[in-house]
Amino acid sequence: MNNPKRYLITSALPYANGLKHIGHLAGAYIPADIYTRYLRVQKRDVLFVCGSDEHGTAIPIQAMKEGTTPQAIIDKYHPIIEQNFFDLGISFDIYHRTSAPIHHKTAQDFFEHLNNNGDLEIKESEQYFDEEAKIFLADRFIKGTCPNCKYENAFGDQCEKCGKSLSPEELINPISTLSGKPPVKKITKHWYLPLNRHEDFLREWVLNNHKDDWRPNVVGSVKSWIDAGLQPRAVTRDLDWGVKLPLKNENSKVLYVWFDAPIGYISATKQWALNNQKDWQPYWFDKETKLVHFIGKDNIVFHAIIFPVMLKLHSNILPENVVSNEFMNLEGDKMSTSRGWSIEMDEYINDWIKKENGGDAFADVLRYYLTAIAPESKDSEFTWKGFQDANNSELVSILGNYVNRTFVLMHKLCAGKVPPFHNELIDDIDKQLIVDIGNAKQKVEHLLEVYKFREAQFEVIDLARKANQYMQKKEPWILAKNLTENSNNQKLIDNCIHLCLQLTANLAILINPFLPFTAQKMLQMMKVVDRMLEWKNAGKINLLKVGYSLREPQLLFRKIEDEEIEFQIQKLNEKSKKVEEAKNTNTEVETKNTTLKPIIQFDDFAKIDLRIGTIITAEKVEKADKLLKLEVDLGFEKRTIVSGIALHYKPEEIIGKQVTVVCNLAPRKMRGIESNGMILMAEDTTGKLYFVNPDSVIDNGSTVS
Ligand code: B3M
Ligand code: ZN
Repeated sequence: MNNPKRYLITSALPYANGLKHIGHLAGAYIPADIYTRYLRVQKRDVLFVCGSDEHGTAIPIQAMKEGTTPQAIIDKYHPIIEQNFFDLGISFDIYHRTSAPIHHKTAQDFFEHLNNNGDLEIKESEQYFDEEAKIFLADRFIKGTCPNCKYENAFGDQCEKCGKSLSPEELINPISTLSGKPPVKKITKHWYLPLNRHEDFLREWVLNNHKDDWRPNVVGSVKSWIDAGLQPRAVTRDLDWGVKLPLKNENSKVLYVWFDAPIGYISATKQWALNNQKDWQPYWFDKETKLVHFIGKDNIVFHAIIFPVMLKLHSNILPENVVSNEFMNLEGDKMSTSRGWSIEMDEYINDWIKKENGGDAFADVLRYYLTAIAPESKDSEFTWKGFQDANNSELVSILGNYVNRTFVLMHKLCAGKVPPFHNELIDDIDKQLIVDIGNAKQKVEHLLEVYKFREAQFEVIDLARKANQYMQKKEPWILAKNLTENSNNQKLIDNCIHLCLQLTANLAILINPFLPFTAQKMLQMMKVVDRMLEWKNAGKINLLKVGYSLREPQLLFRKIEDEEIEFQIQKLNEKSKKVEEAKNTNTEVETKNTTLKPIIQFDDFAKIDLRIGTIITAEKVEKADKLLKLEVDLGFEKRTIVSGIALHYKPEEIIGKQVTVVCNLAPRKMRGIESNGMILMAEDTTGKLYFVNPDSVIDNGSTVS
């Protein structure tokens, strides 16, 4: 699409189920932000939307893990994620959320439009059901072995390891992630989007029209999906968390999260239009709009197949491009929050940006490194050593050093002002630098237009590299040693510093989409306003007026020391070890918690005599770090009971506490003390113990049954 009237840029909506790691940042956010910032300085009409994806099973699962509600989870993580993106310079025009009423209404209207037009099919089928949790199992409520890569913890909608989209029926040995039990099958009804009806459209639209301008990994994924035979895809779920189906007597069903989430781009646009008294419709219905989705590769099918079919049926525009990155690994392994093998955005911001003055330079350092290693065509690898090298040997030594030297020499040799350029003394080296400035602008512009951010950023740093070489050749500090009347040295110094300053201004313009915080610092040093960053100024060598005094330089970046990197690597290893240990404990406890003991008869239970008692004394047991010796008042008598709770409670904190006591257990000796009964304790998944007691103080000796 040549010269679109407006641009609509979207980044995948992150699930608000937890902190997001820098792999997400590299995948769908930094590239989109670079592209949007580039369009903005070209003064194009561009809208950049995103928001939290607040439905789906990932949210209730996290709520169960944190012992709270799904609403509490999204209200906790949505603002943190929003702030993290802001701190890292991701400049959305709106960061919305799919729990907002305007989104529910937009998604329901969208569903109704398709349903009323006969674009959906209704089918009854057997679905997996968890008899204990009394819930149908879809998406992350069910897991099993992936039929494609044999990963044993693949979810019901997608395998996290190989990225393959799945349905619960495809899982090998499926079990419920809620009860840990194998599911049964139960009949239920769902609404399906018949993708098979749209095979010809998708072949034509993606495999023909976009085979050259979409990244090969996207076209390849669409082709393999079509070749495998497109199937009707369920767009509803038997869940209570999500966008309720807008149909009578169907309030036990919600829209499938991947049906409602992409509609989140539309509802975010609507909300932005409301906030800014604009019309949202042209962005989604005017063919002159260029829609570009930025995603990670596990989202390709939803953005290149499912959502486009939905848009086509709803007579919306279609995406001009779906820019998908591959995965970014971390220190030799796949990045994974659940395994603790990740660097969360929040953690990076606390460790690097909030820790020191001018810390926002480290927002740019991260943006720079993640762009320099962006997985644009294949998976790539983040290493802390690579992060340090990119900072020290590229940002500090090339870009930062060049700008600093230019300003120091200007203050030292040109009285702190932009010196004149003496045309009569121009030489081939000067001419070549002027050509390099123009070429850099052309190259960066072309590369950004075709979403090649890694190469585009390289061209900017390469211009700074050439500028350093130019200064080395000119050696103004040598010329300054001989400024006698008859020498041209001051004029030669003027010419060198003049061009170096104009090149510095060009670097600010070219680096701005990539490193916005650095560009602002450079503007401040040059005492110029934002307008100079407009793209039309790139390539010019008269941006800074002769005689104009500039500020003292400030360091754009600082060196990262080895100890800082060693600390980060150690922290990463400790974090993943802790998660692994917790998981192992949880697994034991979970196994213990989910595998019930053999069935007993009521009479068996009736034999147990449970009473309420009050702890009147408590003391540690010599040489037994887990045991406390208690005296319990049962009303009809006082008992000595030894209990293994010393690691969970201090003696002094449980005096007066009412507890439930098994009173007719045969006495037994523990560390030489006769224990006469047992205190009932509850144990959570982390192994922590809790007393079982009535919710108000009652008589000691009260029976429990
Ligand atoms: N929340 C999956 C993800 O976070 C999903 C993206 C939705 S984009 C509409 O990767
Ligand atoms: Zn797999």
